[in-house]
Amino acid sequence: MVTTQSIYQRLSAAKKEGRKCFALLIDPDEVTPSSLPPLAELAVEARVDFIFVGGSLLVHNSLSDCLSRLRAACNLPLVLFPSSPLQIDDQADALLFLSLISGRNPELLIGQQVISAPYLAHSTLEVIGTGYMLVDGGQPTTVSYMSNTTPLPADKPDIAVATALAGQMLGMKLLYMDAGSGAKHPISERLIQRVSAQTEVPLIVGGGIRSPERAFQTANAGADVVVVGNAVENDRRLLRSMAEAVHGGS
Ligand code: 1GP
Repeated sequence: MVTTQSIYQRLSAAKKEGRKCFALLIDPDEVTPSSLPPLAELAVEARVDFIFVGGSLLVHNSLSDCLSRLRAACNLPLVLFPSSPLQIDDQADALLFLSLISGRNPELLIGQQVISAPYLAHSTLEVIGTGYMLVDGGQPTTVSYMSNTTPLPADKPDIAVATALAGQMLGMKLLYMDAGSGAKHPISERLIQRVSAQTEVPLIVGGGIRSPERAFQTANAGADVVVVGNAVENDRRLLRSMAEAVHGGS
């Protein structure tokens, strides 16, 4: 990375200045190795702020190769978005140290974190404690199945706000509200507005965002970072317009 600021400092500064950020999510299982250098170039051209890398279930053991190809092709910050301790890799810059606070599965609230912590203590990764909130996106997603948790109801902002506040009070540095990759319905503006209005830490929102309009609305409603994965996997031409829509919402 060129900057000396940590990823968390960059996120906090952007929030303070009202600058919205766009994160491209790359699932290593969903890309071919040869597609990564051009995708990284496209991400630089589109002024993507962060590349998140991870997946709810990785079956091809290609995380390391994916990171090294991205690292060789661009200087964008690479942030691990892991679903298990198997997705720790020092080639990235940072790791979202997720606790699934919307669920009641102790393994994902604290168990996996205990397993990971000694490894992370010796790694070069910037570890960023993140309260991860899965929100109902209209149908079961890989993450809801794999995590064995019930997502937050999409139409109960009071529960989402209470959960987000609890995460913040527990000292989590970021909140990530996710409808799950490929969600039928992205998280509503109303829910984003309520949570962002009542919390102070940077808010990441993703899941089922398929158009520049929706990306804009998500940022405009209060998301500090908008994450898009599937839509760009399906049509790379969307990357630039999605990122522009988010940045234009600043
Ligand atoms: C999923 O928030 C991310 O965890 C992105 O979702 O792939 O639907 O864009 P999509």
